[in-house]
Amino acid sequence: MLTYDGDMRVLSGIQPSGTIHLGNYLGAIRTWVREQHEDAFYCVVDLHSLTLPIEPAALRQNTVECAASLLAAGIDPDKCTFFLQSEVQYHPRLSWLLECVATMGELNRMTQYKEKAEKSLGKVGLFTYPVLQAADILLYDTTHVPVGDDQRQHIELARNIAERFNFNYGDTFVVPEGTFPAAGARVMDLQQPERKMSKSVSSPLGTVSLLDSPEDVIKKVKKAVTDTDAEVRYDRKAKPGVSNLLDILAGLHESTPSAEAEKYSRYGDLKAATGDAINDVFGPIQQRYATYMADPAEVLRIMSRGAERASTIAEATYRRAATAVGLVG
Ligand code: AQP
Repeated sequence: MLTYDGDMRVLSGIQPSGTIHLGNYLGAIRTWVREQHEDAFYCVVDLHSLTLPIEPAALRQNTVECAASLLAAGIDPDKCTFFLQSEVQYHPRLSWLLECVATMGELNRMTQYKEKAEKSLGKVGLFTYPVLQAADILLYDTTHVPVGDDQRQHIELARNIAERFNFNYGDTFVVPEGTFPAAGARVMDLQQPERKMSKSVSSPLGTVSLLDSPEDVIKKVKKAVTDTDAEVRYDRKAKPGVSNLLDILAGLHESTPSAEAEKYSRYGDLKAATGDAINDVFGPIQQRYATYMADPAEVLRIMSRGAERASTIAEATYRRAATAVGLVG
């Protein structure tokens, strides 16, 4: 198996499909900010956002807002490579080579496709985008992919494609692993705690946005669905709403849900503490966000500079793969 000769190469991305929410922050972005080094690659995956209906003007606006949010959250373009996926031409080019290795059977098994198929109006892109995601990852000889729990199946697919390609054409790709945070890996919708918090599903009271006012955060957490037995205990199955709040608190405090549960005996206190903890983290991010949004052109320039560096690495991997399959161009 091909190995990356540095210690660790990290890549992860986020779709500009709406405003970043608490799940994105706890599941992924917080880890990205912590793991910034010259071998870390973070991107706004705008090509993925085309898989569901989106107005061009909304996509443009979301792209700037998403990038500004990541910078405000602490992504430092001087420490890592931060870029816009569509500015690196090798992502779709490698995706095509991988589509000729992936099978209909494995893409048919993708649960996100099944969940979103109706909304996509039958677009082929929704069916094949997990392959584009595999290309995003494999292009950078990635060893680790820090993501939320919902991405397990996609990471497994990227691994399978890499292994099959290596088997068919000789050692070409590093086989990556997913890494998942201990708490906050799957933040659930506050109103429907059996469903994950998501950008592309409208649930105004169930989704805590990175840009919500402190009052809205407090209101949403106060209205979060719990249960009637009035016991603060971590039990994802029996008590999904309460457990979600405990998981959020544990993620924000870098503790464990059970340790958080011991601090509270009343739902009201648990909710008040959760709302305050979110505002403590999101407040400073919102201030920096306003500064970045005052100069959107600079936000795009920052990503373009990152794309130049990303392209150098991506081109080398793409050429390796293209040569391996027999392309001479
Ligand atoms: N609820 C979540 N809890 C923890 N982590 C999450 N992530 C997403 N939702 C949660 C992680 O955030 C990163 C970016 O993922 P994304 O761009 O696919 O975000 P999304 O909110 O899931 O966006 P969409 O457009 O609404 O997609 P769907 O409809 O798929 O939910 C990833 O690392 C993801 O794991």
